[in-house]
Amino acid sequence: MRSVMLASIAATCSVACGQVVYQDGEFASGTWVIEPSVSGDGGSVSAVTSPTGNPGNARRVTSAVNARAGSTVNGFHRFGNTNATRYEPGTQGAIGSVSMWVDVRHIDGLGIGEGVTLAIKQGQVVYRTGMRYMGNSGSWVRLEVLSVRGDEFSRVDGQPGIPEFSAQGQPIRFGFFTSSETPGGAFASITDFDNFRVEVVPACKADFNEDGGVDGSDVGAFFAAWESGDADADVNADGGVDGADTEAFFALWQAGGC
Ligand SMILES: [Ca+2]
Ligand SMILES: [Ca+2]
Ligand SMILES: [Ca+2]
Repeated sequence: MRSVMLASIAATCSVACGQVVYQDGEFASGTWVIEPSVSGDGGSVSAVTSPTGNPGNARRVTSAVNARAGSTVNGFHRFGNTNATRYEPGTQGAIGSVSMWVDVRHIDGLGIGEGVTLAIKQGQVVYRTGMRYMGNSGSWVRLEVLSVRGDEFSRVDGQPGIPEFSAQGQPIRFGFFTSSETPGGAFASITDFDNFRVEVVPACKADFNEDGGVDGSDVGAFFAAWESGDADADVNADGGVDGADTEAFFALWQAGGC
């Protein structure tokens, strides 16, 4: 019995432990797609593969913003078109957090402040996290967006809702989000992007209350879920909530994580 349980913990860990990485610094034709959204008088966003990277190729993004003050051009730049470039929570495990790194070099044109951040797409909905600003130094700058949890994303269409990071969630694609807004007057913002990298960190049941640490409060949270038969308490992922999940939880908790 004990050996069976340990085997099931190991099986859970092989799915739930270890980061999954998606990255690109070549920008081959067809591997990136733009989903634009505009407001005010709007404008357009386009991109090409450019031999001006850090090093090699870059993705050169041009956001052309129309003149009326407040006009904004947004773009979700989505990476990949194969199953290997999307994350499937149902088979790869619930997500704890997502991080992104991308090198950014502002080439020309500056509005109110050229924004960039991590964005994801689940189903037909695009979500982004808090906006960063790329500056206009003309030099390569590495942008880091670290350890973003599901409830730190919001829909880019302004509707309520967050992505579903549990094992019941639909597949997710990754990319970056750009936003250019004019204080008045038309302009075109041109920026190179290179060395895009996303890391997905699977959720760890030892941090049961998902606050980022493993401590006594996770024991209380686990037992509350376990006593109510909540599917979240199915730590060994065998479809049921029973005594084996208690042992599986404490094995992870005593180890301090996954
Ligand atoms: Ca490159
Ligand atoms: Ca915790
Ligand atoms: Ca179970």
